[in-house]
Amino acid sequence: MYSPDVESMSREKLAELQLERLKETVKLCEEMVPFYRKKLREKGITWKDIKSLEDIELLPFTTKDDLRENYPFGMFAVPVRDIVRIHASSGTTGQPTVVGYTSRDIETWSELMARSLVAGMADKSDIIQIAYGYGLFTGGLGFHYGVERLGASAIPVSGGNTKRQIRLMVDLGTTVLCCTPSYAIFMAETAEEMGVDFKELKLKSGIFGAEPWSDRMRDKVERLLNLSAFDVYGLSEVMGPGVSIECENKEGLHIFEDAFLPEVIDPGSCEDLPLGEQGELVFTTINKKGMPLIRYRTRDITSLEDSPCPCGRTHLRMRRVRGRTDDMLIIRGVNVFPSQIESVLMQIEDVSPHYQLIVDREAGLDILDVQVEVSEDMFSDRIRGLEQWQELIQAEIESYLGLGVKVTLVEPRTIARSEGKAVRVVDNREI
Ligand code: DLL
Repeated sequence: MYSPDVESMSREKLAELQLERLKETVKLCEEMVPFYRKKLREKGITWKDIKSLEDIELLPFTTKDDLRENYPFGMFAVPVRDIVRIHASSGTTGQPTVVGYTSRDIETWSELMARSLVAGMADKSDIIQIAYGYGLFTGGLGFHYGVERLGASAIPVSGGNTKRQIRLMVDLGTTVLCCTPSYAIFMAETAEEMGVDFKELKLKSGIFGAEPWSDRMRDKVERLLNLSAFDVYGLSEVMGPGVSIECENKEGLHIFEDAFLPEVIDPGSCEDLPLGEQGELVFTTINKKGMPLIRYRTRDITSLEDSPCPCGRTHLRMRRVRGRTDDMLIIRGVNVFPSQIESVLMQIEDVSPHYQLIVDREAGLDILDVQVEVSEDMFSDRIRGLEQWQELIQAEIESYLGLGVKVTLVEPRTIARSEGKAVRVVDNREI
C-alpha cells in the first residue's frame, strides 16, 4: 500500500534516502545505458563520485533531443523484455519519444498517484471519474492505477463525449473529477446546456493539470463546477502525472521528493538557482528502473519553496508552472507567457474562460491579437457596451504587459473547445 509517512519525514532522513537512491540511479545508468556511460565518462566521473546531494551538479543534463536521438529504446536501463508498459509523447513538435516502465515502476507510479489523490481530498469511498485521455498519453492510465491502488472506484471514461460525462456524473454520483482544467470548463458549459446544475451534484474535488492554468482560472473552475480544484503536475518523460500536487493549502505543489530530485536552473547558463528564484525545472528520477533520467530539463518555468507547510508534508513545493521556455512568446522584444494574459483576463468581470492568442507579423512588426469570446448573455444584452468592454480588456492587458496588443471579441462558441490540452496560442510567424 502507499506510504504517506515518507511525506512527513524529517528533511535529514529524506536527504539520506535521496542520496542512497541517487547513487543507485547513477550506477544503474552508468552500467546499463550507453548514452549515460559516455556522458559520465566525458565528465570524468562515475557513480562513486556522488558523495552528497550537492554532487548532483557534477552530473550531465538530459534533454528532449537526447531522448529523440535514442528513439525508441536507447534510454532504457533494462532489456525490453522487462518493460511492461510503454507510453509515448504525441510527437507534434518533432520525432516522438517513448518511455518504458518495469512492473516495479508501475507499482511506484500507482503509489505516487494514490498519494496524489489523497492530497486532492480523495479516499477509498470516492467515485472518481477519469476524463484524461487513455492511451499513449499518461493521464488516463496514470490516474486509473492510482485510483485502484487507493481502493476507490474508477470510472474510466477517458476524454470526449462530454454529454455522457455529465450524465455519468449525475447517474453515478461522481465525487472526484480528473481532467484538464480547460476540459472542466467545457464540461461546465455543456452541463448548463443540458440543464444540469453542479450544485445538485456530489462532486467535491477536481484534480486538474497537464496544461498551464492560473489561480484566477481556478477560481472560475471552482465556481462553475462547485468543487475544490487541485493542480497536479507531471510529464511523461519523468513518469506521467503524480510528480507533484497541491495539498489543501494550495500554496504550491508538493514534489514527491522520495522519487524525484528537483532543481531549478538558469536556462541560459545552466547554473543551479537558489530556492525562490524562477527558472527551468530539472528532475532526476531516483526510484525508477525502466527509464531513469538524470537532470532532465523539463523546459517548464517555476521556482521552489521550502517554507513549512501547515499540512505537515515536508517535501519541497514548486510554484504553479508559469509556462514553458518554448511557449514563451517574444512580441516586439517583450517576453510574454500566455498564463500572464490569462491571469489578467480572468480578473475582469464577465470575461469568458475561452480565449486564444493569435500572433502574426505584419510589415515586420509582431502583432498579438487576444481573441476573447463573448458570453451568450453579453452578446444579446450588451451589444452597445461591447466596444467599451473591449477597450477595457485591452487597457488592462497593455498596462500589465507594457506592450500594445489587439483585442478582438469573438462570437459565443467560436473558439475551439478542448477535451484535453487546450491550444491557447496560434503563432503564424513561424509559417
Ligand atoms: O501532461 C502528464 C499529466 C497528465 C500531468 C495528467 C497532469 C495530469 P505530458 O503530455 O508529457 O504529460 O506533458 C508534460 O505538460 O512538461 C508541462 O509543460 C505541462 N504540464 C503538465 N502538468 C501541468 C500543470 C502530462 N499542472 C507537460 N501546470 C509538462 C502547467 C503542466 N503545465
